[in-house]
Amino acid sequence: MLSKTIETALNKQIRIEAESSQVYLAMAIWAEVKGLEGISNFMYDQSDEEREHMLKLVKFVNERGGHAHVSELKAPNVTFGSFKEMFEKLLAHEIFVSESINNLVHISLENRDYATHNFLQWYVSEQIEEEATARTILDKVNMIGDDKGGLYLFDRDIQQLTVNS
Ligand code: OFO
Repeated sequence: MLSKTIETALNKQIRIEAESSQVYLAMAIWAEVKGLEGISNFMYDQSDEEREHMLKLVKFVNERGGHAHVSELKAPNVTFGSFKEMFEKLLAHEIFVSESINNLVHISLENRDYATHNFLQWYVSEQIEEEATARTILDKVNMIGDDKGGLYLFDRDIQQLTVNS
């Protein structure tokens, strides 16, 4: 059975994962409108993944006798100055989520909730991967700079990244 403290903390993470899905959906839409299909598809997939992360938490909370909450979400940014800015925001967002997961791990230990601690290890690994992917993308985007041809090729390459992941 979940303690109130853990239930509240997990519900906060449910909201963060739902917001992440919205943040990435807005990025996917913006990229689509800008005509960059590869980047857009990649971001649609990221958005779907975040929804999966949210659902995994929902199931866990309910299975352990808690009540998962669906809460009001903060509206995401819907336009960006450039793709570089968009990917910088993506990395910053992943770092924020990692901090939130780390905080949850800390709370679970403090409350001696080892089942939740164990469950959260999946998120710890996932965040390592997602931060690494965001950094790789940003490195590439920084290399491209303002070069339109480079962006065109990157849009094609990022599709490969989606296929392989
Ligand atoms: Fe939910 O995995 Fe990143 O943010």
